[in-house]
Amino acid sequence: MKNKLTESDVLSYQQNGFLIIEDFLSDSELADWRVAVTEAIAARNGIKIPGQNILVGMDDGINEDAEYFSKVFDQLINLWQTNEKVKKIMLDERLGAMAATLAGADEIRIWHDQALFKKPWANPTSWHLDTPFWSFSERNALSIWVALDDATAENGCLYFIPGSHKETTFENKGIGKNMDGVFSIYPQFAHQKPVASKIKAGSCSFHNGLTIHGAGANMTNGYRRAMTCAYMPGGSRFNGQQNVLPEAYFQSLKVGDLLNNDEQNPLIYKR
Ligand SMILES: O=C(O)CCC(=O)C(=O)O
Ligand SMILES: [Fe+2]
Repeated sequence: MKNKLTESDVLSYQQNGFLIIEDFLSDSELADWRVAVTEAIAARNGIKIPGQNILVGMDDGINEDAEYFSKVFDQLINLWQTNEKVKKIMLDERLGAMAATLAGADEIRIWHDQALFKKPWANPTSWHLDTPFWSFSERNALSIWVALDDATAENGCLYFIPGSHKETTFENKGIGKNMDGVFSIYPQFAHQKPVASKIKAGSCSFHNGLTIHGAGANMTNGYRRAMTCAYMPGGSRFNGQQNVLPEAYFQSLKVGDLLNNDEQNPLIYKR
C-alpha cells in the first residue's frame, strides 16, 4: 500500500479538496480487496445498511427518486460489519493515519464504508456533497474511493470541482435525476472546469466531504466497481440526522452527543 503522503500531497489536498494516488494498492492487495468485497456483498442478501430495514434499490428516504437512484449504483454500506476480511482492510491504521494527515485531525473513526458498483448502463451520479448527509457536521470529514476496476470517462469515473470545499456549506441536493442541482446552491462553481479522476484499478482518491463531486454514466457493458470509506474526525458530535445509524442507537442519541461508540464507529487512528 502506498500510504506515505508527501508534503505536496497534503498541500494539494488542502488546495483542491481531493487527492489522487496512483497505484495505491499492489496487485495482490487489489486481489484481496476484490475477494473481500465480493464475499461481503454476497453475504448481505441485498441488505443495504445493517440495523436498518432497507434493501438495495429501495427508497431510503434520502434520495428523491428510488427507481432512478437504484440505477446510479448498487450501494452496500458497512460491509466491515458483515465480513472479517473487509473489517481487517477497513480498520487498517495506515488508512486512518492518511485520513488524519489530510484532515488535520488527531483521531479518525470510520463513519461508514460503502461498496459503490455501477452496473452496465448505470445512471450518472449527480453533483453533490457528502458531509451534509452524515450525522455530524465537520468541515474536514473525508472519504477514500478505491477503484476495483479501471475507472474511465466511459464507465463512470469520479469528477471533482477543485477548491469547492472552501466555500460550500451544509446545504446540499440529493443524488437525483438532475446533474446540476447543486450548482443552484453554489452558482459560483457552475463555470469551473471539473477534474476527471480517471484511475486504474488499485488506485484511489481522497475527497473532502464538502468538495462538489459526481460521476459519469456507465456507457460500457462492464462493471465499474469501487470500495470507499467515509471518515469522521474524533470529537464529532451528533447533529440529529440518522443517516446510517442503526435505529436503536439513533434513538438513544441527543443532538450534541459525542459520536464515540466504538462498535458503530471504530477508532482506527489516534495521533
Ligand atoms: O462512485 C460514485 O459514483 C460516487 C461516489 C461518491 O459520491 C463518493 O464516494 O462520495
Ligand atoms: Fe459522494
